[in-house]
Amino acid sequence: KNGFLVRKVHADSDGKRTPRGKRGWKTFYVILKGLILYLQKGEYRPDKQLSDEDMKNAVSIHHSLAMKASDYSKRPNVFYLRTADWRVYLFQAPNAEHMQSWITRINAV
Ligand code: I3P
Repeated sequence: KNGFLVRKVHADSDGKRTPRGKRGWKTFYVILKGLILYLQKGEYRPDKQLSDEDMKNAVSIHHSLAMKASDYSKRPNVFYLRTADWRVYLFQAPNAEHMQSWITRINAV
């Protein structure tokens, strides 16, 4: 599954709260491939290569959990992603249908 998502980093590895200055919302073109969620910055082109920076933003979703962020009301269609090493991301999807399909696809891995 691919598509645009807006990401906020809430916690770094071991669940440590991500410091201020690094908690802003950023748009990425997201590609779910195998056990990895690739987050590509900038304009989307089908033939575009992932940059070194994109590789740093990649998230392993092995043993991760995605769930609707019911307690987060500042934006609609937001879900949490908690990774095996206790990182926490918020992702905003373009609509409820896309949000649900990302949750289902991530949890099916
Ligand atoms: C963050 C940014 C986020 C905000 C976050 C800020 O600042 O304004 O939008 O989250 O608040 O820390 P920065 O870009 O400097 O990291 P919300 O949109 O959810 O309010 P937070 O620290 O309360 O998460």
